[in-house]
Amino acid sequence: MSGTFYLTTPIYYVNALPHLGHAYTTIAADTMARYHRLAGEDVWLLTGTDEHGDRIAQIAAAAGVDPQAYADRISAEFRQTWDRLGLRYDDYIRTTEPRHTQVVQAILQKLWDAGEIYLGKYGGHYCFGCERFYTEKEIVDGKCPDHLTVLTWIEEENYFFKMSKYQGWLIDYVNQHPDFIRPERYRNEILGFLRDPLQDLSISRPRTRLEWGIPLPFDDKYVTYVWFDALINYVSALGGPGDPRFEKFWPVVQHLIGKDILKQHAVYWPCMLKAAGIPLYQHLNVHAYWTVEGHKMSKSLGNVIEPLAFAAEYGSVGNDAFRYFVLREMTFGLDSDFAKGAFVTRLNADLANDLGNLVSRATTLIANFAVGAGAPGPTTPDEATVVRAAEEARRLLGEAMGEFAFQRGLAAIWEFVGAANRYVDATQPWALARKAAERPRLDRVLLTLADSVRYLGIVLDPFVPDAAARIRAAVGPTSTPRLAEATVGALDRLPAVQKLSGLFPRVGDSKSERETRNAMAAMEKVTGADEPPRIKIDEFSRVELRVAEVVAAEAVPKSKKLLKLTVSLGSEQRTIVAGIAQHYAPADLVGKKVVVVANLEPATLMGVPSQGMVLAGSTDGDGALAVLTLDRDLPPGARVR
Ligand code: ME8
Repeated sequence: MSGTFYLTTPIYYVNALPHLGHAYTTIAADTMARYHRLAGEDVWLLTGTDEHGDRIAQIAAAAGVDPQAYADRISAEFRQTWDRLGLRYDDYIRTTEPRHTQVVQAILQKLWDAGEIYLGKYGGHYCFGCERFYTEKEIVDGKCPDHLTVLTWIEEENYFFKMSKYQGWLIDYVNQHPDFIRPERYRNEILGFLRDPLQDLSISRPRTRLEWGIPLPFDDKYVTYVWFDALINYVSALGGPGDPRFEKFWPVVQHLIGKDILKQHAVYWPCMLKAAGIPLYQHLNVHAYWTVEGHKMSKSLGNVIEPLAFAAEYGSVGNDAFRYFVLREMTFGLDSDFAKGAFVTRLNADLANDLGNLVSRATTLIANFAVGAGAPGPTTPDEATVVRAAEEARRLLGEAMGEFAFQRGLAAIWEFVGAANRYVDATQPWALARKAAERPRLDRVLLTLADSVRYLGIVLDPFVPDAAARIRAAVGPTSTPRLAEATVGALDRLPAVQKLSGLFPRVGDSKSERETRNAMAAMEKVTGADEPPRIKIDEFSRVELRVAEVVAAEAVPKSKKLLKLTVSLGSEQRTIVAGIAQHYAPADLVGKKVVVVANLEPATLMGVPSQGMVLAGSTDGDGALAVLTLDRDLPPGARVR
């Protein structure tokens, strides 16, 4: 696919620091831009900051600094946040830049000359927080419905844009272009709004009241209303009509916004463009709002999620985990809740388990068993299933991304991850490796696994770019990833593969859970690895196995799985925590002679220190488990070899 793609985020007000909401929009935009780049398109992503208006003037005055200095500082904070989150943009516009003010003034002049703007008188209830007048209908007890502060009655002469005359035209346009505003609920909201008469738009503020804005080119006693100024950023950043960059990207422009600024983008902006003789944007993509742990995010509740600090808690995978979560969790267009518990669950289940394990299993198997000499055996229905799953995931991904449905795109990729994991379980390459005659079959399986992981390194690039780059470093492709190469089944030679484990380490909410998991994982590595490498006898003899007699046994509080055993090794007694509580009652074990690993590094499980490990056998299918006991009696402490 080739083509051009131009996407914009809102330009954020410099009256607050970047939070989860701003981060979501910018992450979504970055993901979409990466997807289109992956598809080979010429992409331009614009973000930036909105720096004029009452709000900024007031907050700077309260801080005792000049508004420009204030804007400089906060704008830099936004920029730095995006950079540290690993977000890429092609341009960063600030509305205080001359390149912007010039285009705003040129458009204003054009509209003035064309008679689209007139001087009129206006009186109304004004909210300084919202920077707008409220109609009688909107006011709640004389107060701003948003800020709940008392409104001020202001009467003044102002310039007005003749927006009302575009009402009929806009209704027709929205009706004739079903995906102009999407998802549909927002289109319906706008059509509903347009059922009431559309007013002309006041586009100026007298300088006696507000200095901080772009002067009107035809009357310098006024500055431009901040929304009229801000919306034009999407045009000014490309240099305005006539600039080659504008001519290249404007015809394909799409905006991405939150639902809070729907009216400005779906009503004011198309009317402004129409009046100025500039073609309308292609799509307005509208997402809904995040709440945090079920509450509206607000400074007074103290629940504002600061994206950098949040991601930093999860170390080097923090950026990827954060973006994965917000993209997967929010159904585009609907409100969503940001809950830490849900974040940890997704990180552990989707990223560490499903994806991380697949990559680790596949690369370990390939690194351990690949010899790469003979031709791989023929494909079987098992391979066909994986190939089909890859095709289906790509098809669904393409459809989803066309509608900004990131959650559906990710769900489709994870269907493939599931299919690949099932393929490993079904083909059991570690068992094939034990039989020389199965070598061609094993080679076919390893090839399919390498291909599957390679595929993931490409399709995951827009969503978890750091992890995708690590996957590609381990398996390939080594050149710039291209969506066209995201297929499974065409690879005919096993590439060089590096083992890649711990792509996403599991996390727990508490220290004791984390310690337990690490210790269990370490034990599983020793005992339950499903693709065990061959070892030499001297490696085995490093494991000190001894007979131990269980002296006492009790359940570990708050744990379903763990029992705390006191065992005698003859010369000493030890505490050993064993994950067998679902199979043995404590009383069943007392007096039994079991086999333990005596030289295991001590570990703490659910707060209980454990000095060794009890050997037990188990099956995967029905989960049966049996502790190893002795066939004949031996004294505690006897060595097992
Ligand atoms: O409105 N959930 O800037 P702004 C999801 N300067 N997204 C959220 C959110 C939440 N809880 N809170 C904020 C402005 N956002 C104007 C825009 S454009 C020409 C001018 C996101 O700093 C969402 O994208 O208030 C929303 O539209 C934007 O931040 C508002 O940012």
